[in-house]
Amino acid sequence: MALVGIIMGSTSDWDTMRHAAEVLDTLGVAYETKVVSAHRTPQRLYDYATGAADRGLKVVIAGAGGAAHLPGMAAAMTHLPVLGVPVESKALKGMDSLLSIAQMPGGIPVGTLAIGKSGAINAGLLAAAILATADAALEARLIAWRERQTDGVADAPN
Ligand code: RP5
Repeated sequence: MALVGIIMGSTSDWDTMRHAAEVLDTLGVAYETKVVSAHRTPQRLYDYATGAADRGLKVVIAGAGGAAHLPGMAAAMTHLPVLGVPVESKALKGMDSLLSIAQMPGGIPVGTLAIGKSGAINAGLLAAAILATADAALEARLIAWRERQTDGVADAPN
């Protein structure tokens, strides 16, 4: 059963959001993916967000670009933690996405990550870290992943 829901505003966001999925694959975390647009499919967003907790999801990762209302609107309709990934937009390089996601009003939090690939990777890691607080085996896998990363950093640039 999926514990993490990865949603995105468009199929065009997948090239970014797949990095969150890859991290969850590596860490052995079950997830689902779905295209849910705040603007083009508002009923789909309503159904997804209001039903997320009852379906067993524990964390939602939401990526969107431009006028990126998806993470905030999802957070408005579920008490689950929502991690927002600003997808890099063509016109404004993702600054619009970042500000749209980060500037939530007090009371409805979205944990906002970096623009683009780094943000998607970190959303996956953060979702795993949240789940690991109640899953010792996942905690061990996450610690091992971090150790492998550390071990993989070269001492010198050449
Ligand atoms: C947003 O508009 C999506 O999240 C995407 O980042 C952006 C462009 O969408 P497409 O026109 O490529 O479908 O809603």
